Amino acid sequence: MTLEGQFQAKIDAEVKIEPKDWMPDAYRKTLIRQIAQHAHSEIVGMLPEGNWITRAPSLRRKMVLLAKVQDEAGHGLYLYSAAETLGVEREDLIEELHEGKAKYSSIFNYPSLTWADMGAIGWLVDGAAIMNQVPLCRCSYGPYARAMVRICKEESFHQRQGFEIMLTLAQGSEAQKRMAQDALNRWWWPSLMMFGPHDKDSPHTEQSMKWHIKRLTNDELRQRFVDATAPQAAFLGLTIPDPDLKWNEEKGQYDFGAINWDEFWEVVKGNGPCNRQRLQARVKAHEAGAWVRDAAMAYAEKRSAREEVMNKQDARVA
Ligand code: BYC
Repeated sequence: MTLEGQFQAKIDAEVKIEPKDWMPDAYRKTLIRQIAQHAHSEIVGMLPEGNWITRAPSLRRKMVLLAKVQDEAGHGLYLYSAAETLGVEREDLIEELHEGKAKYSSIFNYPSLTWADMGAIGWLVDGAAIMNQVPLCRCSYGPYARAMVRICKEESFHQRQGFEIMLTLAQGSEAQKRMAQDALNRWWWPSLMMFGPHDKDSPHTEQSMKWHIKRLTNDELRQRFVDATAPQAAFLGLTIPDPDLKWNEEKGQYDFGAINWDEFWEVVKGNGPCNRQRLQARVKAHEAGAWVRDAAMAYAEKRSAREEVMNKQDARVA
């Protein structure tokens, strides 16, 4: 059997692929692309919510939001580390992001205008993220799959904190209800776009499904998200901004309206409402954090030099 044949047989038998195993170049490239985009999304995704930490309406809300945003930074770390097991350097990936060459999730190009957006992001954006990421826990590449287990646990806390904010606002004053509805109006369609283009327009889905990187297609996941979220909106007493959304008894799922793909591709091309602002904020944070990285590296080098001396002493004593 060819190396490719043996590789596919392993995938079909659900044996995880580990960093030192042989893998086709295209498999490695696909994973680097997806994991890096995912890592970038996590750290760029800190910005819309980070924008509200100082304006949270209570100490409790501030602590929860702070913890959530810190979680996203942690997710970025696990994911950059998973990407590095494939033979790339984190610095290079980050440079590609800063130069506008690497993609990150379209959703983070939209502004967070009111406190209700913290609810809508947690409920819808983290909700969509969980739908997409739970199947990634079964991804064929071991380090990515293992990173996803912890990420998904944290995302589920994020989704609940967002829903709880929406519930509080939806049960509040008329002005608070309007704020919650306005946030749903603005975040609904971009959340559906997070799942990526329709399967027929998705160049990577077919191969990624064969390699068990993706377990469900973009359209399958989007449908599951709509089916799970529509009853939650009804529970909140809010209206999803889609006149075509209705339960289809025959199919046992919701029908929903057409997505504006022109808007999606414009955002993906870097022309989203906040694209420039997001990248500027990332570059600024990276530059401001240079001394921390330098200090950490200097400490690591000093420690390993000391360990080397101690190992030599031990060897002499022995
Ligand atoms: N935005 O063939 P397709 C989070 C690109 S963060 C931008 O379907 P694939 C959170 C796609 O990259 C969670 N680009 O691709 C953080 C491809 O372009 P290239 C983010 C998109 O890879 C903070 C082209 O379109 N989640 O949860 O098979 C706060 C064709 O697409 C998008 C992940 O990253 C998009 N939405 O499927 C709160 C999950 N969609 O590379 C929350 C991991 C597509 O050929 N990623 N494109 O130039 C995935 O599951 C898959 O990569 C996707 C796309 C489903 C996103």
